[in-house]
Amino acid sequence: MKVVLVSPYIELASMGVRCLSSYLRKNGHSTRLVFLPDVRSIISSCSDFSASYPEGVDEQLIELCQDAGLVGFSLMTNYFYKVSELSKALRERLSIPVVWGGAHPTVSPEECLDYADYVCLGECEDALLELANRLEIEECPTDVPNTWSRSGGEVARNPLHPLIENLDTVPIPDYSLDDHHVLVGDTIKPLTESLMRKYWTACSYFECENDIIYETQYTRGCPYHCSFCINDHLLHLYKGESYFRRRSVDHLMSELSHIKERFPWFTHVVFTDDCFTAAKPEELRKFSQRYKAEIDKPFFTLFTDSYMVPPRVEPLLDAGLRMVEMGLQTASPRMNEIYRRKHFSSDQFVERTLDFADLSGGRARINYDIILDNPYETVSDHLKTLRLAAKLPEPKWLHLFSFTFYPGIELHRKALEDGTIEDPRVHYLKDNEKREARYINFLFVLLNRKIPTWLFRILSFPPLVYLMESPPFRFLFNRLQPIVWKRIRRARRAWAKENFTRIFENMEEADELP
Ligand code: B12
Repeated sequence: MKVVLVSPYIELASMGVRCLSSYLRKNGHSTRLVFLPDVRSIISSCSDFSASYPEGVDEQLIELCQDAGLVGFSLMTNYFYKVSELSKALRERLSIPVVWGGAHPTVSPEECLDYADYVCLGECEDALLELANRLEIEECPTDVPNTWSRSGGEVARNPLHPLIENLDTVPIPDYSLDDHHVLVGDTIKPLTESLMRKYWTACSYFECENDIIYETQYTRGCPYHCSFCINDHLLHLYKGESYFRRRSVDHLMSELSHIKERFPWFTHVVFTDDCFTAAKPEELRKFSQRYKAEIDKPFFTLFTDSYMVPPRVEPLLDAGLRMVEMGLQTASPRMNEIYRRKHFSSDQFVERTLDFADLSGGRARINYDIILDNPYETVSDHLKTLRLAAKLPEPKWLHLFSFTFYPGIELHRKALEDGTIEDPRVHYLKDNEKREARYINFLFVLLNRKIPTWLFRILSFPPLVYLMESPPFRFLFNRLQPIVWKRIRRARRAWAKENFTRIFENMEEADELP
């Protein structure tokens, strides 16, 4: 059967869809991949999830689905409205079953049934294969594991397939460019190697404009279950099973070697694992030796300070680790209780990052994830985080997120119960990289701008912060800062225009706060 899989994300990485494609192909089905990156978000480097696809895109997608037996959409919560529009148009014109899968259908399946015939929860390789096999021989099965479907007002909620114990059984993600298509502007075109090269990576982790980053994972899952993250929901969904799993080094290397041979021009690798170093040191040593010998490209990954000890990180640094993303989130013990991060200790965090900085000797930078704009957090909590962030060694960069009430996370439930939010869909269109215009957030931005310490000390003097965060000044700041930033940006652009006409073309549409 021909299964069409659609990815709406700004990146062409889309590991979920590519893994499903290779799994279906390995088991006798054919697939067509359609990537619908919204180029406007790439240019403006911030996502406008409310924008509909250009006129005619739905027609082209319908055309690409004519010969399919099943159409699948992958979506995160931010893509709910965009995908529902496409799915609706498709179901009105074609009588081909539509299945939704990915982060959002997993955490909020019921509402997805208004726009899809099937919703597939959790890890879906086996479930999607079974659904395709069953649809090939019968009308509409309602007992396929992991799937929910609605008929005659009744919702069939099926139990989950057991997790894939041995991840080496999952074939490497499908990067065949065979029957792959991509949206360029308002036209869906066959995905050629040159288009792949152009659109592969949206956001450059390494801040080098031409880097082309291959994204993959060594593990699935996370050893933690913070109350603001989907992993908490996934751990509940797979209660009694060990969700955190790791591939063998052989399997990972066979994938990377294959990609290196197929696309020798990619420049970096990103392992989007939630905690890459939650492994035995000898395992990481083995990975590092093979990676250095066979791939030898700078790489970036994520881990936590608890697993950031020399025996684990030293081999990685020697193998090409050049950037690490780590969750600091907050330094407030009260907030870490709410985030269910009781393992967090400010002292250990500073000590571990100082050790890492010594070991790395400037080879690798650490990006610290920090959560701002959480209504449960007070100014005094933020000041604790600010003070800690100021102490952390260079090279560093603070990745500042705006707290987002994604469905399925514990804090979403809590906020609905205590009235902090009324509409469960309040943040469906929120870009978690877009922060409120607040003085405390401005101070974190200044830390990233590396302003002189003496000036930072004055601007972050607690009484001044409390004053600027008090309602009247907070209101003023919230109104004035966007205007001031816009003026600064305009002035910078005018200057750039004089100097770099080429850069100006790209920046024309970007007009947001940093
Ligand atoms: C890698 C990653 C990214 C990458 C690549 C995303 C991509 N898909 O291309 C980048 C950095 C680009 C990214 C960006 C964002 N991300 Co992100 N990301 C992840 C991460 C760490 C891993 C996802 C992944 O690739 N897993 C590996 C693959 C194999 O698994 P999978 O994708 O889950 O797919 C499986 C199932 O979901 C299912 N499935 C998936 N698609 C489909 C489709 C069908 C038809 C079916 C049947 C099944 C199915 O089957 C797959 C195989 O088992 C997750 C964290 C997590 N724990 O999931 C966050 C996560 C998905 N991201 C999240 C968010 C919010 C974002 C952003 C929206 C943040 C922002 N505002 O900017 C942006 C959006 C960027 C954009 N504009 O498109 C949230 C989503 C929460 C939610 N409720 O939607 C997550 C869960 C993080 C979190 N902890 O909360 N992300």
